[in-house]
Amino acid sequence: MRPGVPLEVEPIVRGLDENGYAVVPGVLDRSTVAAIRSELHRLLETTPTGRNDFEGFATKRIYRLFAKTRAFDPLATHPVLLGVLRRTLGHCQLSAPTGIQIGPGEPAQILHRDDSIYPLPEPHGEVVLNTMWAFDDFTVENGATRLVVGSHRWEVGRQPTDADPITHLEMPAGSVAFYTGSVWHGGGANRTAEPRLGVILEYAAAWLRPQENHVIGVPPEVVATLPDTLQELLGYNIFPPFMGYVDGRHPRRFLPADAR
Ligand SMILES: O=C(O)CCC(=O)C(=O)O
Repeated sequence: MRPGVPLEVEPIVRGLDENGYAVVPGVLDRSTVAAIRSELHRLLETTPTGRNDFEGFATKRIYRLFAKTRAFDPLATHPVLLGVLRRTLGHCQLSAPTGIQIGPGEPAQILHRDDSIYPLPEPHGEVVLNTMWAFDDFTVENGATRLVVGSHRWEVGRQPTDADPITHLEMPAGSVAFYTGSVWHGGGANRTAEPRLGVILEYAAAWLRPQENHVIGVPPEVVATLPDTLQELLGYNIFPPFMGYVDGRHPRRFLPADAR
């Protein structure tokens, strides 16, 4: 495992800038990991496996996460994470918060860049930042996320080849890996008999469309009970000067007033 960095904004931003990623081991204590893990396992009981190679036919993905559990509210709004987001993306929102359980026998996911879904002229600044939270130990054998170090700095159009060295984001349960939307990465192959459980909390610049539509996915009466910062991350925000208004007003004004 690569040496960890403390959970402080500066070293994470530096790792993202220099390598395209930063792993912070042991951010969550054992009891928090156990509690979140059992909550995820409850949700996984009714979660189907993937429908294509990208989702993974032996992989389960928990979408609409913030409608299903409150376990990630403090993680999504962790002050250090918010500090890193401020430095890398500025005004931003949750894009694709997803539980990912890679099942035994799943082959490696194709390498991809998370920001490539946006048809923006390249090169462009960072518009996506991802965090992968480990709820099992991530190992080479069980499908730790694979990543091409430094590929966030590649020239426009360059694709990874077999000659490019792959780093596996090995980390103990309770760790978090940050990676830029521009770095080539993908889920690893799971060659063990046990699944590998992680959760991505992926963020995108607030002026882009998020991958998942939380305004429809998370009921307004639930959003109304959440802290302001999380409401903003779930789409109830204004990108200055006025992108995102409803009837000329802040979208939060349209949440049910009596829900809190
Ligand atoms: O599960 C992983 O390790 C990464 C998954 C991923 O990159 C994705 O599904 O976009």
